[in-house]
Amino acid sequence: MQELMEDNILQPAMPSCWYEETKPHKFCPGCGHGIILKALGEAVDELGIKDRMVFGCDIGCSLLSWDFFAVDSVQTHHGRTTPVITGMKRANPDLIGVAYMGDGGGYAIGSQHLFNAAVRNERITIILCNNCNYGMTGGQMAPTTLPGMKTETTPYGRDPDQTGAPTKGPEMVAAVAPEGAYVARGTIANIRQMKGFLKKALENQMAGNGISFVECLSSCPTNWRTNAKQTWEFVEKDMTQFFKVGELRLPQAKEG
Ligand SMILES: Cc1ncc(C[n+]2csc(CCOP(=O)(O)OP(=O)(O)O)c2C)c(N)n1
Ligand code: SF4
Repeated sequence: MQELMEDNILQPAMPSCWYEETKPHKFCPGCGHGIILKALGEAVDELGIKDRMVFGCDIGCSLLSWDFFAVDSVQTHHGRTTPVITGMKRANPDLIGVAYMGDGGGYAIGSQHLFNAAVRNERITIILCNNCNYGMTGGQMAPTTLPGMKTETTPYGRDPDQTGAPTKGPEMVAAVAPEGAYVARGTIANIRQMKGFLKKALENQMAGNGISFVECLSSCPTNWRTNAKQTWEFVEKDMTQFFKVGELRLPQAKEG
């Protein structure tokens, strides 16, 4: 066993763009953030863009990725990762700018930034982790909390009559972004597909076409108070019933 460990056979492969000294990471066991960031890391490795990448993370559990990658990284004010990465990209268009945030950061406090970056077709890549709640602050209702879902601030379940319906971010971005945008929704329940979406999003920025936006359905077992089986069922069944997984916009075509 010791020999196998030393030969690296039992060690999970780590993307080479990850900052090894900061692993193991700080997310809770069963959290989807690490799965999304691993898929992103593999996509960056395969495209060979580590040396051009700048990475921005938000307030919320996404901030635990501030030292995740061995690239220049910035952690921004809540909801402001999109304009910060936009500024860097505009100042230096050769950079590959990646903005990483939660659903609270992207769809609540930062919604105006996401909307307007999409309207302006900023040449950046935005990756949003949708875990149906405000994870870092203890599990309050987020714009993406499902109807009937119990959270700290919806103890009887979210009532859309009172709170409105959950935000469908990719649908919103796809509706307002001009030609050249790439928009998709992936899920940690299908890592291969999600990684493919992330890779296409980065390629779209490399080609200079327009904004790329990928929402990733994710897990927060700590606040959902779910065991492993319940967590997976919620991601695979409950979330995907409401949030349809797939590509919504390809750079070549603007529908409607
Ligand atoms: C301006 C501001 N408002 C509120 C907060 C408190 N706050 C910190 S994290 C957070 C929620 C984060 O939720 P989300 O963006 O969904 O990310 P997650 O933790 O679920 O990954 C909030 C409201 C803050 N830090 N700054
Ligand atoms: S609180 Fe939720 S989102 Fe935050 S690290 Fe833990 S499981 Fe992940």
